[in-house]
Amino acid sequence: MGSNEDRRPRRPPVGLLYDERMCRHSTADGEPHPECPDRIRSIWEKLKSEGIPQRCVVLNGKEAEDEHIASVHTNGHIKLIKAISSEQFDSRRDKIASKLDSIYLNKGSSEAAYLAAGSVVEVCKRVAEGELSSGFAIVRPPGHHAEADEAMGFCLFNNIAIGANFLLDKPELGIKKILIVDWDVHHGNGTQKMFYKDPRVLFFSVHRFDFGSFYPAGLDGAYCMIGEGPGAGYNINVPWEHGYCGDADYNVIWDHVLIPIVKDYNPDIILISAGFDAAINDPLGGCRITPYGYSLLLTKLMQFAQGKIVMALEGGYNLTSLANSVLACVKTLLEEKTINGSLRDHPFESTWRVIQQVRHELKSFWPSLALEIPQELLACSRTLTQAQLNYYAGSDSDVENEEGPSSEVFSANVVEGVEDMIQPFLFLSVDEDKLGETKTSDHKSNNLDSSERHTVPEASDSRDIYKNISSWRIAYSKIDIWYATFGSNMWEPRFLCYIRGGQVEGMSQPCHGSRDESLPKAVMWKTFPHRLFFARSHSVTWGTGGVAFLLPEGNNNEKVHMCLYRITLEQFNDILLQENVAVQHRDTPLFDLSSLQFVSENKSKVLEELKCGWYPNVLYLGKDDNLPILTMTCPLSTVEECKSGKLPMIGASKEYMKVLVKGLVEGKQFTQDDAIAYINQAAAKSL
Ligand code: X5A
Ligand code: ZN
Repeated sequence: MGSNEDRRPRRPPVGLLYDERMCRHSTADGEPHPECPDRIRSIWEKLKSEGIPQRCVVLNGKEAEDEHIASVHTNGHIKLIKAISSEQFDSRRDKIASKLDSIYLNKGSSEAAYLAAGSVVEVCKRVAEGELSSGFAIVRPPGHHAEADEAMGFCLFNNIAIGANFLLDKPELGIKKILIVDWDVHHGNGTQKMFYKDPRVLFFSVHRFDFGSFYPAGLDGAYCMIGEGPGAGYNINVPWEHGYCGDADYNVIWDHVLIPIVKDYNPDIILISAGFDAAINDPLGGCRITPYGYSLLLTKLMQFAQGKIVMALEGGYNLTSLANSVLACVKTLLEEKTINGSLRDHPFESTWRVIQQVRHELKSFWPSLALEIPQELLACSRTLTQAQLNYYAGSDSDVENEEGPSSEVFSANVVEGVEDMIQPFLFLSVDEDKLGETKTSDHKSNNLDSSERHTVPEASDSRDIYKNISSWRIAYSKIDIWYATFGSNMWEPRFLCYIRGGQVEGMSQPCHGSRDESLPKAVMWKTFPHRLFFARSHSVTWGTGGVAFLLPEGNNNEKVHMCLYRITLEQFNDILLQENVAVQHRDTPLFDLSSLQFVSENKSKVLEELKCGWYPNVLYLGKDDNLPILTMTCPLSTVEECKSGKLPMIGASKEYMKVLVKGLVEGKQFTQDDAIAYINQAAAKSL
């Protein structure tokens, strides 16, 4: 036996970096906070109790050099983080922290931030040089939310990005292609931004997204964020629709998204943004990866880059599951095969949907993703239980109650079309009794009282978010515009869902409504020289069938009938949001005064933040009563995709058609038959 071992080529040791000094970053008054010093202490205690450090090379922390940090952060940001610990800042620390998003600061913050970044650099260097086969940097504060000029989400410096740039800047290390796998439950927004245009770093993040409402919220974590310029195809987001994802879900993401790409990409080294807040029982994540799950994911990655793996701690807030998860990972790096467990569940139905969306988005860059996934595999899925659904009806973040696997429903569902629009998860909590209700056709906006409205059950809770009205809302509530509609919003009761919340017949989900529920000050019809067309094959609101768009450029041979509502710029912003993404609330306007100025000079503007939505393009159609007339449609790129056949063009669904016709007829634009002909003509004509 001894001789066998002797003949095996010696594998370099596994590195473990731990430094007590990183515990000095803490809340000033000892107030409890999930990102606490005990996180790394409990990891270290656990590893010691299992005799792990003796089997590894143990490294002390090392402070980062400004030069290395500067490859990622602005000088202003570096200065700020450096200055935080100085005495002159004693009185200002709390004030600075309060201006940042989810950040606390104390005397020890600077040193810890420098140690966290420098320690990741140190482990990266030793693994790249081959002195270590792999390594784990047990660092804090975490890093992946930190942007070039901004600390946020418990992160001061972006440790992993600094490590990656360090490797790329040292040609003698021979690292030309880096894979960063970010399995923290939150989207790695900072890391994504750092390498968005850079093909030398393939950034992969799997995270809770909840249709844009999970921290850090917004659309940066959407699957359509694939990178830009030379970096296109090298940014991969896998956005969960909800919590409760576990080993089976992560495993199929590895098998059907990450691993096929890694095979093609063939990285020289793999850096893992190793947050453990998707671990079972984590108080922030609401997911359920077990230690076995982590070891499985890691084992699959160890087959690449000659096993050169650097793990850097990010989140993870349940001290027990954090320590157990890290232990499983380090044992896996040590090639110990004693972590037992099995994949008991099927993946969620939504997991297969996300896989299809991501593969569709990236298949032109990674050809292996173009293969169809066998139906039999897709059929192996489960849905959320009623209890899990109810949880979402009552809250929009952390999952607290675990449902036992016995209560989960298994089903053989066929996945929905890959064109599925991003949607609020809340629709699943809609009151069943009200789904079939019909609105009378003799509606008048002023008799649409609250008893007639179909509201979201939690509407009163969700309105609390407006308790402190942002100043832009106050200002924009005094500015009127005309919102010109050409689709289902031509029917006033449907349009009013965007103002007052709720849904009308044919809609499969309710709208949130606007903060300002006041009715339009005027309604009028006008025609414009624009082309109406129908595209896409399925929408969340209307089911199978295309929906209406306007060609962004005008056309004098065409005539589109539009219903104009005089509303406020605030309401227009709330409508833009509901048309494009599920987040209910933002502190800044999507379409601000400078955008308004811009469209009045340049006719249109695609709102960058909404580019994953279907209607991100705001068109300026002129003025009436000296007020700007605005509408929203698809960007030119969607038109191109329709022309090339990449996007389907299908006529309106039955329910959608009914609403369009009701709008046109009640608006006295057409008789019923002429309205149908008008829509059918628009749907039949090719672009
Ligand atoms: C690193 C990390 C989470 C921030 C949550 C803020 N950050 N609500 O897990
Ligand atoms: Zn996290």
